[in-house]
Amino acid sequence: MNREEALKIVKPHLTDHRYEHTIGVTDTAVKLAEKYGADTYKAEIAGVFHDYAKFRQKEEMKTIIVERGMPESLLTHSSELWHAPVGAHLVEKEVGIEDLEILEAIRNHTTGKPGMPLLDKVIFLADYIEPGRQFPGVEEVRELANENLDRAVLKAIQNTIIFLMKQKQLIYPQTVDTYNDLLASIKEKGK
Ligand code: DGI
Ligand code: FE
Ligand code: FE
Repeated sequence: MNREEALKIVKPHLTDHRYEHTIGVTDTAVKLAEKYGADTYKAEIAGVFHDYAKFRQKEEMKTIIVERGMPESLLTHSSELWHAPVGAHLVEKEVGIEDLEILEAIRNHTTGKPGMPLLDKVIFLADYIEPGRQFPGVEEVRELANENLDRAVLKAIQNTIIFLMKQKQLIYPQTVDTYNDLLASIKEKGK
């Protein structure tokens, strides 16, 4: 499957705005993959499909989470988190993508995970800094992305946690675990 075929498959599942975002994520992911030595083809395909399930009905996503044995703690947290693991499942089932690294990057693109593989970091960061993103702090993360992948991912997660706290929203434990894991690993490397 090439980029054009992948985009054709994902387009009907997205709004125009989300499709533009998807193209931004895909292009950014390929650039980051080139810079940091990840597989550029996998970055491209994961970028195209990362928000595949964004507009599924909540009831459908809930059913998939329960039936497929995904963490049920997801259900007591924001439904914004659901499209990532549900997307990984649907991209495998409906699109036929079987590459575990691609599926993993889609699964972890919203919360990250401790010990994130390189491709997961690339997709997570691309989702945060693609050119269409405009929120406060994004420019600083874009600059960090030119220098240090881990520090950029850490800053993006830190910003997200601060934002969610200000909004009095629940923080999913895996998001905090990812933050701690990256911070510890950066401190370790700094020694
Ligand atoms: O799908 P996108 O909008 O491109 O971006 P995304 O998948 O990174 O994030 C979707 C939303 O999820 C975003 O508004 C931030 C939110 N989010 C990320 N981590 C957490 C979270 N929301 C809660 N409540 N808890 C989290 O840990
Ligand atoms: Fe998303
Ligand atoms: Fe996204």
